[in-house]
Amino acid sequence: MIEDEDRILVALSGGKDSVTLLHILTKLLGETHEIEALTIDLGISSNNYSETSLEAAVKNCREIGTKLNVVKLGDEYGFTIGDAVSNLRKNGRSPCSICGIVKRYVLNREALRRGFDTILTGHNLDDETTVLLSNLISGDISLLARTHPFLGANQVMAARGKPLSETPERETTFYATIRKLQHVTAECPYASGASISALKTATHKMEEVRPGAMLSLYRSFLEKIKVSLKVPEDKPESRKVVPCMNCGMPTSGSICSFCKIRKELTNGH
Ligand code: Q46
Ligand code: ZN
Repeated sequence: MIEDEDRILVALSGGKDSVTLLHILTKLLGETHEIEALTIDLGISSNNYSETSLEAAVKNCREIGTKLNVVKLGDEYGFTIGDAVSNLRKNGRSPCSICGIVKRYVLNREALRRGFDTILTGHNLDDETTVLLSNLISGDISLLARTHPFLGANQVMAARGKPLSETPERETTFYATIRKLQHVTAECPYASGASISALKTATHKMEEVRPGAMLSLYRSFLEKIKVSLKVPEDKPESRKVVPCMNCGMPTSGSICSFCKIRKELTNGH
């Protein structure tokens, strides 16, 4: 996942997982690798969510001595996730689906712009298993094919890795607690509704009944099931992407999803 010369960009949301990831990475690789963090200020004002997230990110980076890059969505791109939620909910899209597109886009763009080789995110085993179950239930092959702990780079995309994808959430919580790491404890006000949290609860029940089930499910899928899917999207050479006609970033169509969202929210400005 991480090569000798890699410049690493950690996606730092201020939550316990990304904060834990940054601390551990800095301990393990701080002497040998260039590591910086990037926080996207999503402009979520309810519960002061974005503000407290940014505060936690700043405090952790200051303590560890890591450079923090901050992208304010509103200043840089002219809209916030708060704007997106009120405008796009009427189209039946969930805030998280919009937010996910925005975060992936900004992270990749900033990584390429600043010369980073690899983006690391704090997704934990519970996140990965929950999303996997959701995609299995809906039978979405293209999303299932995107289940990965690591995706290699190509000309238009930095590599992406999830070093904590086999680490249960209770362990990142434990680490953050015993190390007294400041992190956001409030849940995002737009967090996916009942269905995804119910699935997460179901994975926890499954783990109670059969300890190790989450890891087993995740690994079995990656090692035995995913390989037989017809869309091997984890192979960079097989990802059919072209530059977006508007921004030049990768897309499978002519205009990328981010530019479509941005155009809708800013009336083309
Ligand atoms: S910030 Fe964005 Fe999350 Fe909030 S809107 Fe959903 S994806 S829940 S990690
Ligand atoms: Zn674009």
